[in-house]
Amino acid sequence: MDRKFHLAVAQVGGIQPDEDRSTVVRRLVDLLDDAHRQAASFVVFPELTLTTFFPRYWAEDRDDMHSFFETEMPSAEVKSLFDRAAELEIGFYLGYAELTADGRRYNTSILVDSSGAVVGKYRKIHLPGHAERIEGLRAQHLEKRYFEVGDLGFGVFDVDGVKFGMCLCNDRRWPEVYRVLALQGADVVVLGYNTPTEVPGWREEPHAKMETHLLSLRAGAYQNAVWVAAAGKSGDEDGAHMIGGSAIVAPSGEVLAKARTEDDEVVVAEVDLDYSQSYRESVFNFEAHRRPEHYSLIVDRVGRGEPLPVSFD
Ligand code: CDT
Repeated sequence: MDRKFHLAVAQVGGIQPDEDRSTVVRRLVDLLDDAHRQAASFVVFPELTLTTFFPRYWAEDRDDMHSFFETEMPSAEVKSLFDRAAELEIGFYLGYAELTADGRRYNTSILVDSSGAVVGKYRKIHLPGHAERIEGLRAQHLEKRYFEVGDLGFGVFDVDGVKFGMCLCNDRRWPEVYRVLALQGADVVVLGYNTPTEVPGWREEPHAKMETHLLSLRAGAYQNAVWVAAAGKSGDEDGAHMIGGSAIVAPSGEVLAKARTEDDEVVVAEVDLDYSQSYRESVFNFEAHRRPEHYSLIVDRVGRGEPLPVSFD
């Protein structure tokens, strides 16, 4: 990719529990074609793109959820997406549920380059929700039950000459994620999400849900001089509503493109990697201004605690 290229986020409308992988993949290929018509050379798909957001369902036996997981990538059904993307010479990011050969379960994303090769993998680290059934809910949020904490760290990968960092959904709310990616030279941070309007134990007005989603993307982009592109699965899934708002944010923190609907929709923006440079050489010149000797609490302490002693005259 050149220093300037068109980046697309492919928002995916609700996927119902009875919708099979082939039907979903056909929708993704349509979105890819649409992105190609809009000159995109990279497309971001959502988190757990291939199925309904299954952590809303309770299963006593975790193995009962295996039908929602992929044991290989590309699987037979997903291969047509890989083939079409390679034909169009488009790279992409795709989120899916991964079941490894030794039985481990992860909420995973991959980066695929324009030749169809998988060049990066991420396994979600900030897993929200709960591990046990909560009675009386219309929808559970059982990511802590069905997934292990990712074991690959926050990696940055070269995709067709551009450095991409990945994260997934809830990760976007944590500032450490963007900083760890930016410190590795990420130019673009890509992520997929599923954000239900109703989340157990998380009381927030629907308008605030959209606000905090965009705020997180904008702060991450601005404070780290990176581009951020986020694709959601949105709208109604089996009676549960998820926010839209798939968006592309510039290093200025400005939202350059945002989905208008809660359906399948492609939004595109032109990325100019040189635009990050002015931020990297001024206000967020890390080498000149960061003071990591004063940040050790960030890694030494997980939760809130007592103030540290400060001696002064
Ligand atoms: N999928 C995901 O991480 N969703 C969360 C909302 C649920 S938090 C219990 C998010 O941060 O959007």
